[in-house]
Amino acid sequence: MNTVNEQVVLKWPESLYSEFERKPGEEKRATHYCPGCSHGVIHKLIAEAMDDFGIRDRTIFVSPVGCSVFGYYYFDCGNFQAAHGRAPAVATGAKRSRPDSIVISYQGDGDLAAIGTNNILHAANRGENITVFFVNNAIYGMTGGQMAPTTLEGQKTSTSPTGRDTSLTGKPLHMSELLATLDAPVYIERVAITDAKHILAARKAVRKALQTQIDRKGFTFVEILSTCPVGWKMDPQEAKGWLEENMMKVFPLGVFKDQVKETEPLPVPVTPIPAEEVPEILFKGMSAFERTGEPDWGDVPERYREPKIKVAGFGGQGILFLGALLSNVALRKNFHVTWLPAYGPESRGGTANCNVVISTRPVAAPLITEPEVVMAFNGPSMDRFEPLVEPGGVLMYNSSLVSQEPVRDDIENVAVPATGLAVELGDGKVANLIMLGAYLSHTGMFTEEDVNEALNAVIKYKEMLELDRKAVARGFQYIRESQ
Ligand SMILES: Cc1ncc(C[n+]2csc(CCOP(=O)(O)OP(=O)(O)O)c2C)c(N)n1
Repeated sequence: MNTVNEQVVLKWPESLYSEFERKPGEEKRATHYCPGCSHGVIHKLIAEAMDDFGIRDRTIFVSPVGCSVFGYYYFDCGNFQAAHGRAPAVATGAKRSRPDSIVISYQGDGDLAAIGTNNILHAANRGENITVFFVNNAIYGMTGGQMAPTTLEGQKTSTSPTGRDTSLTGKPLHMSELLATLDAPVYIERVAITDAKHILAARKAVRKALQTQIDRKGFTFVEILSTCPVGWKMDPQEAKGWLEENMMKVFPLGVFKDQVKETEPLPVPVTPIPAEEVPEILFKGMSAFERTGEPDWGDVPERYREPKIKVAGFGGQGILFLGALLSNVALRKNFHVTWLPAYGPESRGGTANCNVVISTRPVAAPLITEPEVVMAFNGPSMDRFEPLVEPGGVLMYNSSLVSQEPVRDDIENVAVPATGLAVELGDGKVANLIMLGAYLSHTGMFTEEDVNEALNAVIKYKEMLELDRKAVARGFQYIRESQ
């Protein structure tokens, strides 16, 4: 309570940026939110609490997908933006890797109660020491007011123009009540942004949730009934009335769980692992790949070093195995390697491709969008990936199955009749190893012996080894003879 002498200072919270400039040079905005939208008020309540609790420097705000996707334009703290519905998982990762941080997952009802239902359920059930602010405006706001799981019975939305038919779509989902059935959460309350009285109650709930996290007592969840005048096709005043008269009946306000007092603080968090120790930990137990020295490209021409390789074909051509084997060869030479397979919908006959990055430095991004090397095993792979090869890169293609000629003249095009050569050896399936041999021979990256060593380690059926070795050797030979 303020005494008569106490001064109340109304000021802009420091935890919010003073100007919201989305792009340099762009017109500065009040906010990007529509008039009468509750998000702005909720942002202010959270930012004021961050100021008052002195936690701005250690707060990580996880924005969702939805109208509040731009949380990072507003909150002057650590920020993540998560994929639709995945904010609780991102918040979990942030909290676990930085246990001293205060982590906020801020989500709409489409995000939290539709696509991310499983995420929120499990984060709550694990009792993650994070705070979730659930902004329930009974529709998908950002995308044009579609029906959400929280849409009221009979409520008209852009996808339920005659009103939500609960016999087809189920009844409104009560997330606070649902989560309150779990053991782990310590505090769950539903509040609303309407008049001053309700906003004050919301302010209290926001603070209680954050204080509980600061005190390391576990999972806290505040559902905030919010207005979306534009999505609801009402003016702000009408929207406020509609929330009070309709939403509050279906979603009663109140505390659904409060075990804050009786909960003991979680153990003091352990110090996070220093980043430089992470590779050590990752490589622990992988004795076959112990780094015994620095990787070295030796005489490999500059243009073939540090390759980002995409191998593509149809399922059953051994595309993923080729990538995995090449990765194994490179690991044995102490290189940093990532191998990222992409499976088609079918295990046989569908498309398959994989990404391999080989580097002298730890690899940050295993996904390759602009490959420097493409190995295309069939026509569709050639169509899809030839245009993506970086200028100056290498396109190796299986000329037995690819009928078209390459169209690019700013890359090296290397035709290898891999399937034909494999059939000559007695089994068309080893076309992948012929292509691998050809690639290594063309670039000088690794030797036939290097591949044989890896084959010895990874091939389970020793009777296959001889044919595999022959195929690799045939690939090396093919290039030697044709260049
Ligand atoms: C995986 C995925 N599915 C769908 C979308 C499209 N999408 C963007 S915002 C949004 C609606 C968000 O609504 P809500 O979570 O209720 O938040 P609000 O905009 O109302 O604050 C949807 C469906 C997307 N970005 N990603």
